[in-house]
Amino acid sequence: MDIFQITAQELLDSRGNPTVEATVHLDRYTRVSGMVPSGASTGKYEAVELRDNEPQRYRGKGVLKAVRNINGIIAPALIGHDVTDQRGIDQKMIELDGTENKSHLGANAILAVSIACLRAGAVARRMQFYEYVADVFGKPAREPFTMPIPLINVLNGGKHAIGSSDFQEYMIVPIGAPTFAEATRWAAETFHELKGIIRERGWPTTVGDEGGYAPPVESNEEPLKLIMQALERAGHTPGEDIAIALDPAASELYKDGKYHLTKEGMSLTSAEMVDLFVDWAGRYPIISIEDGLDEEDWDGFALLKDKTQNKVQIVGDDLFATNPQRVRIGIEKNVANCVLIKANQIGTITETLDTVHLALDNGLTAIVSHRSGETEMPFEADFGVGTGVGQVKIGSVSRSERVAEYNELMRIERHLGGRSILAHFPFTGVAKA
Ligand code: 2PG
Ligand code: MG
Repeated sequence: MDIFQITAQELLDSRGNPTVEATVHLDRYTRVSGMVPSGASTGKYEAVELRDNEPQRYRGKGVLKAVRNINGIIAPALIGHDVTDQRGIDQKMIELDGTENKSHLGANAILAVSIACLRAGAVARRMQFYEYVADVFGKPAREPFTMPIPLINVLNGGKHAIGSSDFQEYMIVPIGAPTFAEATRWAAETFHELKGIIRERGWPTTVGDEGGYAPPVESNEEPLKLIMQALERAGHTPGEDIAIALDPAASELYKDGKYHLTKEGMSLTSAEMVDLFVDWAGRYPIISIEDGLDEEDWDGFALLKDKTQNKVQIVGDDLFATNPQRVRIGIEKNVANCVLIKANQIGTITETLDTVHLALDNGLTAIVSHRSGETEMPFEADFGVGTGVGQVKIGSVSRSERVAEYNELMRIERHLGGRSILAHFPFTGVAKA
């Protein structure tokens, strides 16, 4: 089916900042949209999110230029193109843009169209969205489908919740759950126990950008203690039923060669940061650490991977920026065993899927991830099932833009009936539970 028309407009994301929506019209009655998310702790190697920089509109964050680029440049070039030719569509946009980092048309303009085409392709082929993603990914006959294990954010800090921990994300991972729906239930119950514990301390139970609580903890280790207590109250065995994952987003803490932890009033060297994580991994059931070091600190990453003996998933987010060139360097230098996958870091669906292939083909794991500024359209749910990577990072079990992903995954699991299995988490962690 050919693209009949493409239109675009400026809408809002979950933080109340403008974002781009592109709509692909297959005929006069069938229209399918794609919206792009937006990060706060963005890596410097990410593709460029085009903002208007007109201070009088949305404090400079307007996206009317990106919208105009879709309506005036991308749409005329793609009308009449087969909507199921995802690679051809993305290639055309990359050529129209002509830059390395998509700064000409904007990665937000390009990705909005890329996502809308992916969704429209599923409609044109009369397939479930996750099935179509699997098809485009190059593995059509994927039954049984692998449901991803979610990494569920329960405590927010860093740039996502000012006043809470320096580290950005404390997550729980229901590695022992039999199904995705059960994993979600375990997480929600633990999340509510955590609320009770925070309330008992006399702290506010407000949540951060990704829906995790954002209490004014006294140290960066304290959230781990709170989570252990919540797990106990919820009746789950730490490290067996539910483990812990971290995303310190350390690039945000790194300045002048040191990592600055305001809660502890300390500045740590790279080796000292590694020692901190190794110490924690020996005392808590931590199975995954994302961006534990700065995006340029390849040696620090390598040391952390080495010192956690490949028992902990070492995830590159800002480090890799979903960019195949960066992932290749990472493989060569042996610095991580997992790639975080965010479509808007690279800017097209095709390149995102190519990065997933690159990771998996080289024995790395991959996590399909949301951004801190999200849209109400669940995308990572189907993308996670379709690629079959086995892990999704989609925020907390609160705030509708996050819950929409959990709900969509539970719908998919139900729709698949017995034709799905929950992924097995491939790392055990260092600590004994
Ligand atoms: C991250 C993400 C998502 P942001 O660092 O992993 O949790 O945050 O979208 O702000 O980069
Ligand atoms: Mg991250």
